[in-house]
Amino acid sequence: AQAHYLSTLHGLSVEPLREPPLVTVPKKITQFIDEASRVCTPSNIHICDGSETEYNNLINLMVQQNMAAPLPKYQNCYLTRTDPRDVARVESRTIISTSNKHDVVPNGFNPHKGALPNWMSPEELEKQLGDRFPRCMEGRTMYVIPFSMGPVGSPLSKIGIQCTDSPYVAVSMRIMTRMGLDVLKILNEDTPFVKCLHSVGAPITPGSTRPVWPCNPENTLISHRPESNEILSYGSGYGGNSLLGKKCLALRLGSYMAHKEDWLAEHMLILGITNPQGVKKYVAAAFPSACGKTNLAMMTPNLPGWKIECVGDDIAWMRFNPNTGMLHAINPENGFFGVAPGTSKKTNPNAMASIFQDTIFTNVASTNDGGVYWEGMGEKPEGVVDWHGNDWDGKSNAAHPNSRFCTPARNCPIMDASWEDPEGVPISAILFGGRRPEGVPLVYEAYDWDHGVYIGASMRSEATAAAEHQGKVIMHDPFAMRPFVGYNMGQYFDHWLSFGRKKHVQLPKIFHVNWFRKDSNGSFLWPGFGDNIRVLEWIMKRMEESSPESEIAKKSPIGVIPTESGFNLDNVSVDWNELFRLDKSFWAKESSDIQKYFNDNLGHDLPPQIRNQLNLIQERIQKL
Ligand code: SAT
Ligand code: MN
Repeated sequence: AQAHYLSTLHGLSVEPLREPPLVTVPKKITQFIDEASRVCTPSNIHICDGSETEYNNLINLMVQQNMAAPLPKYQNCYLTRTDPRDVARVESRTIISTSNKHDVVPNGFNPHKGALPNWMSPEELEKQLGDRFPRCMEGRTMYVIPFSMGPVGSPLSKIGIQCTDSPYVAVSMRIMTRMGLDVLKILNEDTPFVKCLHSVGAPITPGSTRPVWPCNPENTLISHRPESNEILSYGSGYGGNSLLGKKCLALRLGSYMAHKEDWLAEHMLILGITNPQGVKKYVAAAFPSACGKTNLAMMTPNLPGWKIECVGDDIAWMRFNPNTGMLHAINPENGFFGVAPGTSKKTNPNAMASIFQDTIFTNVASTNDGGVYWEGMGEKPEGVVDWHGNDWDGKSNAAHPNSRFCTPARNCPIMDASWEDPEGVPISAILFGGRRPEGVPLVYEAYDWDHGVYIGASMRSEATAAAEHQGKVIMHDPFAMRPFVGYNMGQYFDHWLSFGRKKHVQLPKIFHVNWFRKDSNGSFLWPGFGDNIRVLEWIMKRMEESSPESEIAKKSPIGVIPTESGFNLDNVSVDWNELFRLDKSFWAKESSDIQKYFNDNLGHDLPPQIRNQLNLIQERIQKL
């Protein structure tokens, strides 16, 4: 029996859908909603239809409750200020729970030295959830958000149902995913879906105060049960902790599913690049959070005749297409949750053209003419109110370094014509990169697939404000997935290696890039942004070449690097030798750090091919 139209669930009134009875909600789903509401005891349930009216109503409610403020300088834009304790992902409180610990934690992992996803036993998680969820939505409305990661109805897409007590999450999910009636309409009793339960962990009880940004930092827990397709997130209302389609579903559960189903769920942007001759290729690139994925994905090239088009800025789901033999990628998201500071007309004009309509800003500063401001946006206006809501002193951060814009993809003027193609786009190159102020050259190319997988596995980057880590330490971040991999990292490396053994496939070439190398005065050696097209130009030329040596390429111990004459330096002046200098002691230390990281984290589960690559590189470095 299917509930034709939800009007009550065990006695609670359910706000009606637009034109009842429009949809038939599968019983599995009403059961999940019923279960969630029975445990969390919200005072009301609202099934989201995804309409504009609903969005406006929710925004108005947030404005009434001081959770959002209109930004009259722009069209349909709002500003939210969070509790200062709830500003980023909380990796230390993010866990994966499986019945078998080894499915998440490599054998030989050293808990005192390692830094990989946290595992929790099902029994312990049950207890932790029992301490948190019962009655947690008291006095609040529970929003039920049916969403699709990927185009609605595409065979590559995945469905989630998120129950949340945060209207901020409901409106943000409408921007970041395909959400509402269109999703409900395609569901039947057999459609698999991910059960997503989220609470800010701040029930409204008689006499309790009503914080503007409810959250519960002391008890935050972001938990995943990949075996039963469940995500349970408690205590944080921010970004990757609460918009459960993004990191939790599309990457953590996504990578777990991808491992089982022979595809890849990766922390990657996807872009299309067209050269002046009209040849077009697609590239995917993995950089850690807040390292410029959005800027690269929307780049305005500084070379005439070149064109970049955007498919996605954060997540790629990829599988080899049996017809073309190529790795096809889709962007499962529907919007951008981009870092605001540093975004300007100069660094990312396409983002600036996207974000001043239909956008929710979080933790940026505001101006007295109803606009926003952040570090690196341009001229400092008068009368700035900082992200805490105080008059800005001009010294501390005006905007929080992890402040964000949340904007629909359709606003971006350079979305690729195929960005919603259910087949995905064919990927010709994969880039790995990070913030490396020292030692790492602008670009190098892997000798082969296994070497490329080693390069992904050995990625490191300076810590950023996207998670709770303090200071600018260089962190290991394999494939930019350390905070997001949903299963044993050794098996994850092996999964990547397995594609190199596939028959009848066209493997993309793999490169490493670093826009962030600095000279001895601490200035960047490379202009970056629109000039990164020069690196992409070289990469595109290398797609046509198979030998490691050519007019434009030569071998080095760490990989294939450009020759100076084979790289377009028209109208830029750079210290080429310094950009590509390979220092023997730096690389010896780098590879021994990586060896240590592998030993402490991957232990016996490190695939032998990766150890072999490490040995080969160490031998080549000796000859430097
Ligand atoms: O806060 S998010 O996890 O959504 C953004 C990021 O860290 O990449
Ligand atoms: Mn990200």
